[in-house]
Amino acid sequence: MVKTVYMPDPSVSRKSHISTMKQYADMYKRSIDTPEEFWADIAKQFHWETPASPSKFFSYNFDITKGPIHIKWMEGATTNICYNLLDRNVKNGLGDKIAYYWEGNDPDDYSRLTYRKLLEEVCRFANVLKSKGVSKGDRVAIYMPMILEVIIAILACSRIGAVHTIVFAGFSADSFAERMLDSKCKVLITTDGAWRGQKLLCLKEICDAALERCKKLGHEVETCIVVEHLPRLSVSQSRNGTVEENGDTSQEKRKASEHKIPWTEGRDVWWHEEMEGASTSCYPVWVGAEDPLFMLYTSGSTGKPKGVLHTTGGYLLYAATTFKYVFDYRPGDVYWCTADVGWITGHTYVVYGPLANGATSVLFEGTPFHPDNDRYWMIVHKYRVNQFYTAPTALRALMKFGDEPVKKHSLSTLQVLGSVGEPINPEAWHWYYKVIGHEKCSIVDTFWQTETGGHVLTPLPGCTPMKPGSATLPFFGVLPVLLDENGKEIRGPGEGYLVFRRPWPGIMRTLFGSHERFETTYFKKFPGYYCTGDGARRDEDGYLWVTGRVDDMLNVSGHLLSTAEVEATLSAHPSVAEAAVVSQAHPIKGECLYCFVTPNEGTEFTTKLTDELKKKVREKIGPFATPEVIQHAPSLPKTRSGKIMRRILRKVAQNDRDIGDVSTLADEGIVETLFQNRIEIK
Ligand code: 6R9
Repeated sequence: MVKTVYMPDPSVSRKSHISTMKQYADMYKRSIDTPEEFWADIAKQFHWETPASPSKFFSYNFDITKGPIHIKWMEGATTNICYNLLDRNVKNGLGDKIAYYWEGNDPDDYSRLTYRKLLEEVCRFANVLKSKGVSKGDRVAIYMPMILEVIIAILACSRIGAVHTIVFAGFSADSFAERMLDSKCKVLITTDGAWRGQKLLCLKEICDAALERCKKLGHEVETCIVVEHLPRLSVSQSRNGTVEENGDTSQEKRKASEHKIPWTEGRDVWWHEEMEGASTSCYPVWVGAEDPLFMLYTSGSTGKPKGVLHTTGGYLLYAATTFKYVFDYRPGDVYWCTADVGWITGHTYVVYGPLANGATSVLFEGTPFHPDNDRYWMIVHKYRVNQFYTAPTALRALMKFGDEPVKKHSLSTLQVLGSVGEPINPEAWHWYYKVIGHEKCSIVDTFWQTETGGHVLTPLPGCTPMKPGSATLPFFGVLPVLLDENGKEIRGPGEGYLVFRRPWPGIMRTLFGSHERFETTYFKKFPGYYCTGDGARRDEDGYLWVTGRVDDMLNVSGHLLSTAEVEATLSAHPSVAEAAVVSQAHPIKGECLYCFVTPNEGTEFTTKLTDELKKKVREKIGPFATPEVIQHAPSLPKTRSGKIMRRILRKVAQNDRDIGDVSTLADEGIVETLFQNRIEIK
C-alpha cells in the first residue's frame, strides 16, 4: 500500500525555521489578521531610506465594481533593492561569502563570485549603463544565457532604478522584437553566443534580427552591450574580419570560429571594453516602494504577451520571506534552482530571494543531459547542494534514464527538494522523494505564477505533512478561495476556480501599458478576487490540489474531469514517460479524451500498451473517463519553460493546422510528426 501522507523527516524539522504546524498556523493567522504588522516586522531587516508610514502601509481594491483595481504596499517609503541585496550583506560581514558558484555548460568551465566582488561588478556596470544614458524608469532588455554577467546586469539595472525586462534566450527574433517593442527599451544586453549542450546558439545574430525588426516597426534601441562569452578566436575574427590564428585548435573553438558575429558600429559595444575604466562605486538611486522593478512577459492565451509588472518594496519582502521559509535556507547552505533567469522562477528564486537572504547559490548554464544524463546529480555532489529546486518536466525527463545515473553521485547533503511549474504527478513525486531524496528530504510542491511574484501555495519543509501531488496550504498573507461557476465560495471539500481574496506584497501591480487588460484578465470574472485561471480541489484536510488551467477541464457525458487527473493515471504506467490529454468533441458524449503518450526510452508503443492504459484509466477514474484515442507521441510540444502546450495538442486532435502563435514552443518539429500520427475518432 502506497502511503498518502508523508511526514517531514526529523533531521529536516530540527533545523527548520518552522518546525510545527502550530507555529505555522499561528504565523499564518497573524499574517491574515494583522498584515501590516506582520510585514512591517519583516521589513525591519532591510534598509529603507525613507521609512514607511504606518497609516499608508497597505491599501488595495480587488473589486472592479467599486473602482479601479489597485495594490499598494509601503507607499511613500523609499529604498533600493540592489543596496539591500549587496551593500547590506557586505556591511553585515558577508563580503567574502560566495554569492554564486557558476557552473558552465562545459564541466571544465566554472568560477565563483563573492558578495563583495559582485557588488563591485554591479557598480561598474551600473556606471556603464549610466554612461549610455540609462536612468530611473528606463527599460533595459536582457537576452542572455545563465552566466554571472546576467546577474550583474539585472542588479545594475535595479541599482539605478532602471526596469529590466528579461527575455528568455531561446525566443525567436520575432517574439523577442515584439517584447522589445512593447517595452520600448533603450538598451539591450546580450552575449555573442552560448553553448547549450552540444548546440551553439548565435544570440547576437538573433538580437540583430530583432533589433532590425524593431527599427522597421518604429522603435530604435540605442545601444546593444555584448558580453564576450564564446572563445576568443571568434571575437578577434568578428572585429576586423580576418581570422587571427591564436594557436588553439580545439574542436569547440574551431567550431565557434566559423561563427561570425555581426556588428553595427555606433550601436554595439563590448561589455569588457566598457567595463575597463568604469568605477567600482556607484551610489544607489533611491526609488519608491511602488516604483517598478521589472517587467516580465508571460504568454496570454489569446493576443499578445502580457508584460507583468512588479514593483520594488513588496516584491523584496515577499521574495525574501518565501525563500527563507519555503527552502529553509540556513547560513552555510548551498542552494540551487535550475530555472533560467528568463522565467519568473529565475527572477525570484535565482536572483532576488537568495541574495536578499545572503545565500550561496549555484548558477548553471547547461542542460541536465550534457555531457551526460547525470549532470544535475554531478553538480549536487560537486557543490554539496542542500536545497534543490526544479520542474516536474525535468524530473520526468531524467526518470526515463532510470536510477543508475543518480546512484553514481552522493546526494547526501540534500534536505529540501522543490518542484514548480506544473502539477507534479505522483510517480515523479515518489521518484524525487525516494531516489533523489532517499526518503529523508521534504518535497515542497510550490504553486505560483509570474503574476504572483512568489510562492502562494506550498508546504513548509519542517512542518507540513506532504501529500504527493498537492501544493498543500497557503503561504503567509495568502487567502485562497475556491469558487463555483456562479462565483459562490465553496467551503470545505470541493472543486472550483482557484482565486485569492486579498493581495500579498509580491503580487503584480499591473500589465505594462494596459491597466485595463490587467483588470479584465484577472479581476472581471469574479469581482472581489484575483483569478489565477487555474482550477483546484480542496480535500477533507483542507489541502489544495491544483488541477491545471481551467480551460483544461472537460465534460464527458456530464462528468466534469480534469485532464490532469487522466494524465496522472496514464503516466503512472511503468512503460510511460509522459502523457498529455486534451478534450475532443464527440457526437454522443459531448466531449471525449484524446491522449498523447510518450513511452519510456527503449519501450515500444504497442496495442497491448494502449489497451492496458485504457483499462487503467477505467479502473482508476471510472468507465466514463476511458480514453477515446491514445496516440503515440515521440515527444510532446512544450514551451521553453517546459509546460505542455495543450492548445497545440487540441489542434492536432481536431486536425486543424491553424495552430497560431508558436513563439513559446521549444521544438517546432514535433508538431508535424504529431499531425502525421493523428488518429481519427470513429
Ligand atoms: C512559477 C510559474 C504559472 C502556471 C500556473 C499553473 C502552473 C505552476 C504549479 C502549477 C500545479 C504547481 N503551475 N506551479 N500547477 N502545481 N506547483 O510556473 O509561473 O510560468 O507564470 O506559470 O503554472 O497552471 O497558473 P508561470
